[in-house]
Amino acid sequence: MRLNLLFLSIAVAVGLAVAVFGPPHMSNPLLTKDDNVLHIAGIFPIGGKGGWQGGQACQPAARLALEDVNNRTDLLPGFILKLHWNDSECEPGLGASVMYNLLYNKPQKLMLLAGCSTVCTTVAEAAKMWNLVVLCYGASSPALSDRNRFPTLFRTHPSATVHNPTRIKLMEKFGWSRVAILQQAEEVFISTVEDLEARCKEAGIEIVTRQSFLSDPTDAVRNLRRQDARVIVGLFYVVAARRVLCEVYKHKLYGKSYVWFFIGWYEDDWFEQNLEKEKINCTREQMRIAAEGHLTTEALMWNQNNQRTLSGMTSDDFRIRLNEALKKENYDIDNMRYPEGYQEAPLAYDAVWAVALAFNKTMEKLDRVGKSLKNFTYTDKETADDIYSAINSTQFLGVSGHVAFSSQGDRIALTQIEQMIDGKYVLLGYYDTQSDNLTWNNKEKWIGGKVPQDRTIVRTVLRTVSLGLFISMGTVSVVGILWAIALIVFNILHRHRKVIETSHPVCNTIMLVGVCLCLGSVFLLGLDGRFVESESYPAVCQARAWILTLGFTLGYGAMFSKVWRVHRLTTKSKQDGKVKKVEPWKLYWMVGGFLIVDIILMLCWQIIDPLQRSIEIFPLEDPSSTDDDIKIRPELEHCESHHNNVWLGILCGYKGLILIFGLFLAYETRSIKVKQINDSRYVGMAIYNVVVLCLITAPVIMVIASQQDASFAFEALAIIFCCFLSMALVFVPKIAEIIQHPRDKVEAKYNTDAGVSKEDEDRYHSLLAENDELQKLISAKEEKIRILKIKLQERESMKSSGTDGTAPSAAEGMNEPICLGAGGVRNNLIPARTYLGNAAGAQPEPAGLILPDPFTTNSDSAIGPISGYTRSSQSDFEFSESYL
Ligand code: ABU
Repeated sequence: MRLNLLFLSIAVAVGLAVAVFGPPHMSNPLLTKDDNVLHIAGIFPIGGKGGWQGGQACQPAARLALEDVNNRTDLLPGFILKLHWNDSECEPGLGASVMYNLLYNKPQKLMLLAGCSTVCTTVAEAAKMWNLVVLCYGASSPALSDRNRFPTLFRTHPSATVHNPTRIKLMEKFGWSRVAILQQAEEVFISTVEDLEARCKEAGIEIVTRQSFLSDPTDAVRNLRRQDARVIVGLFYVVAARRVLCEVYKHKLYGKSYVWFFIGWYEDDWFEQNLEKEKINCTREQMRIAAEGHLTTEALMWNQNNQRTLSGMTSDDFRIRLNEALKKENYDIDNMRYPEGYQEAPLAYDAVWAVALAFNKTMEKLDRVGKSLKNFTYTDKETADDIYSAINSTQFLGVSGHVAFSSQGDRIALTQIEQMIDGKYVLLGYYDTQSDNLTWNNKEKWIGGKVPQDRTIVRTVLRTVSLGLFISMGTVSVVGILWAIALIVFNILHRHRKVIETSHPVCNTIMLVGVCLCLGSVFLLGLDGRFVESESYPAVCQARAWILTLGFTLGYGAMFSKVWRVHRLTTKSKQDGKVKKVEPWKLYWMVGGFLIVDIILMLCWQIIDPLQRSIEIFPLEDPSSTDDDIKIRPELEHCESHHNNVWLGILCGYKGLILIFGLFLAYETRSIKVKQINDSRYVGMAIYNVVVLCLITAPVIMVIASQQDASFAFEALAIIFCCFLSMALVFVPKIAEIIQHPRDKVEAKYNTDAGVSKEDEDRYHSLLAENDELQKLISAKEEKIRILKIKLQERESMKSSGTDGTAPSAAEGMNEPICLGAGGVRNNLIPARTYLGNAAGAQPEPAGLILPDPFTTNSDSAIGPISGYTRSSQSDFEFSESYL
């Protein structure tokens, strides 16, 4: 009966213990007497879907540590440690709930173990309310180093900031000064990035972009590509890391041009795991390709020296024991399939040892004052402070290395650097932040055979006018200049010949000088960075502007002044009814006036706001024939002032007015020929040509200014065309005349405008024939008159012989109205009404008309074949139908 009661009471106690402490697997089987048990609470992330599920390996490691601690007689003598734990799934909400359950359910807990930064943050912030020390075996968040926020927190896991000096060291080693950051939006990574940014700034490394994402990294990765990120630090949990890697593959942010820094605590085959389960849209092979070459940095979590540690084990011994424990939990360790948290397992193991050592120290202290840890309550601040001090001063050699805590409660650790080479992590070296010592194995391997660049190397290429085009335009211009010089010589040599003299040879020479300047400006337009240093370019800009402006003014101004004078002559003469003489100085003064305005404008422009070299930058282009990771940035030189549009507006407005006015004058005087300026109509044609070309060219050049070849060709051709055509129109008739009629006598009848058409020639011949017939008629009539006269005289003589016998005087006969002219002139004069009809608006002169010889007559006396009417042999104007 008593035995039954004993069993019953044991059963009830066990039942109660199960109810209070959790499922049977959580309780220590060594536990016998609750009085001798020191209870600690544990929160392990195991079954969650995101974050860090490191409890999978850390919980078995903690269990091993409890076994080892409890087996030690020199540690916590008379007491055993018992761990009460539950799964937080790395969810802060669930973690808080687990914590409340563990704390509010008996027995009293003395300390809290936690893993996963998000959960640690939540519980460590709350634990101070229960005067509980929290020891995090798996939390890397730098935010946890804030003693004000987490006054009772310690951790065996190093802060994620320990990676940052290592990353900076590597960036400096490989010469990367431009990096990007991709982070998951969790406090652990946000605070790591803040620290990284500060360190980058200190080291002079530019952070080109910082992209973050909650769960889908697609846009963030795309943005990295847009920003031309090449060296990218990625901070995220492993589930997110797989998504990122798949996006990296899709957006082609891998290979010889990219370097990724990933966190080193993922499992070795993290990029191939759970792809189907997590619905990752990439194959294993694609993930492998994208992962190749990435670097990892991680704090050392396994003792490297294989020394015997406090537990009596080396880290290899620990590995064997842990592997055995994990195999019992059905993990496929033999095939290197490790559970999450395998890397951090030594930290969990050492965390339990640190707790034991701290409790041991506290117990000794409490013993001295007659207190016991057993009596700790959540309101016992004094004991809590003792526990805090004990753990703060705890130091030992654990399986994770030397365990010690900084004033912030952080673990001090070395970092290791690895690279994925051919799908396997290869250890590249270690970095000791404290001593700034990098141990490097020289095992790094880059996909392209060389260290990737941290940016696209942009090569600036100056767009220049193609050499062939420049040479061909230059050649034509040289020919034009030589031709203009030859014409100047011709013009001077024959200046006394009527044909040249009446065309105002000085004006012609001015025009030809203008042509030479304009053609010379073609060279300046083609002078660019190929020939001229950038420092000398502004001088070229100014020379271009001056020479083209002055050349235009001389060339066009000379022609303009001619049509202007013609127009003035016609209008003045109509008003005065007098014959006007053209004063040559008036022509020169007009050109001079234009020149003065030009010089004033140009001086103002070049003094106030001089033309400078400006650069137009085009979008980046791929190089045509190179494997190098470069881009081409085309640039084009322009000549511009600060207020370029204002100056161009003023100059073009002024020139435009002269052009339009010249066009108007040329049109107005199109049918007028004056003997004082014998080539005015050809000049008018040249003006048409110049105006039309200028009005077309100016806007087109503005539109195509970014295409150096097209705009140069267009501009050069317009200048060349204007110059050649003007020279041809003004000089070819003169040359032809001088060649055909070497002597001035013949030339006296020259009219440079007297172009003879077939129609005119026919008309001339028909007039000649008609004239012949009329002459015959006249002859017949005269004959008849003569006969009649004779008859009359005979009759008179008969009469006089019969009556008074007086003979008529010769003068009487000459005064007959039928007589059209006197003597030899008669044959050349016929009444206008008789054979020409009456030209519109032209009143026939009583003196009669001159039948012209269209090939020899001059403007003084000619009715050209296209002329309808000439007032007299001294006429100043001729009104033609049109030469248009
Ligand atoms: N090494 C695991 C860290 C996990 C965490 O900080 O949440």
